Amino acid sequence: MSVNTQTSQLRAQFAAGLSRMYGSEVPAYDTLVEVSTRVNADYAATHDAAQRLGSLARVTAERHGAIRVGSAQELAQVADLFSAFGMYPVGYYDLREAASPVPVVSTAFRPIDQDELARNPFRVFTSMLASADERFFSADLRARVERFVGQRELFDPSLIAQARRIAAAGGCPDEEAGEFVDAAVSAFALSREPIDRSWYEELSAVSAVAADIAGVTSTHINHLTPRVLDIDALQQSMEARGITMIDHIQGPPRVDGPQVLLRQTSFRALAEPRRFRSASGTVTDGTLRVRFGEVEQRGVALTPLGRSRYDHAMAAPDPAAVWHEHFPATDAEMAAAGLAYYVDGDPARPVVYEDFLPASAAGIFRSNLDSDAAAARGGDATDYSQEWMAGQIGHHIHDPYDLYEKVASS
Ligand code: OOG
Ligand code: NI
Repeated sequence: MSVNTQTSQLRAQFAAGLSRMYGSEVPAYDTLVEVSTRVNADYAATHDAAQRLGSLARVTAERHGAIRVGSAQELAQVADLFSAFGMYPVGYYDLREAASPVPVVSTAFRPIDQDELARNPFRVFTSMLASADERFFSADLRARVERFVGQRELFDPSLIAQARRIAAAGGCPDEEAGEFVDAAVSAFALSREPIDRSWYEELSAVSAVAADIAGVTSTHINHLTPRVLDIDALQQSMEARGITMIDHIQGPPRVDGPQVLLRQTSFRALAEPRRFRSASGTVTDGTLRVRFGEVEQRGVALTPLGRSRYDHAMAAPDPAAVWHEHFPATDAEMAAAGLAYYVDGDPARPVVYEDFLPASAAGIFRSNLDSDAAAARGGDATDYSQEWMAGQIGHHIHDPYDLYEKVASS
């Protein structure tokens, strides 16, 4: 079999296809992309070192998506599907442990090599419902959630089989590419299938995220996030257009020195039309507000030492006020102190942070919900861990620090 379309090209087509679909579903997303593109062009035109964290072309094309699934089996299918796009699981995030807990455990699927990231850095934050956690789900509800999820089919088995073949071959013939990408994109469309109202409401009472995941028979893209070079400028432009953003930007504060890790902000999507089925079988039109718009700015990746400094700074009531006690003001000092990754230790070549932040993720999840589960009390009696997840999905879950280390010493 001749391989013509490479996995990196399939990934770029997949990201572009999802972007087109999501823009038609959530028009505010197209506005966000338009404003982001303008912010990036303006920033690049006025800052000499604008492209030190990635070319303007990469940054402007860059997106991350978020999806949510109901079981380890479904997560395993996602892992196989994404492997055809050269996207591999990196990192393990337990959002049940966040200050505002959400009943999911997550990983992010993304390219892991520097040249692959440069070709197209598309990544998808993927969460799995933690239905085994008794702090959120009674034994009875857990059994019903698992039965409901076990009976649905998110992906056509032939699509997953095709993905495995493509991953093994490193690509596919051109004539197969379009149809494969279209089928993968469609699997994440918002469904018009009527939702069982009483089941959805029962789950909503436990957690809005549980209802979004296990109250419906399909999965969908929850958001697609463009990357900007100046998130404060973006926030102001969006507000000027009358779009209300969440109260404050998640992640590190704006600082004078090197911007680290990841800053994110979001706005709530409008109510979207969905159909509901009542106990008597009548189907009516209704709305749900579960999807939203998000945007992010990426900075330099921190070493484990830098990360522990970051966690200390963020524990202060006003992180911006104490930032300088934890971080120096220049890349040269950051590199010399071993706080952040730079290629060959050269402060002109920062390694960009490619992952997520659990506190921000939980904050993003919750800030866009009307209500969610109360904080989980008591200890965690489940088996969930990175090793557990890797075993369930049959794929190695990469340690982000190993990957940064490799890039920095290349
Ligand atoms: C995922 C929330 C996390 C991020 O950017 O931190 C996330 C979700 O809402 O499903 O996307
Ligand atoms: Ni996100």
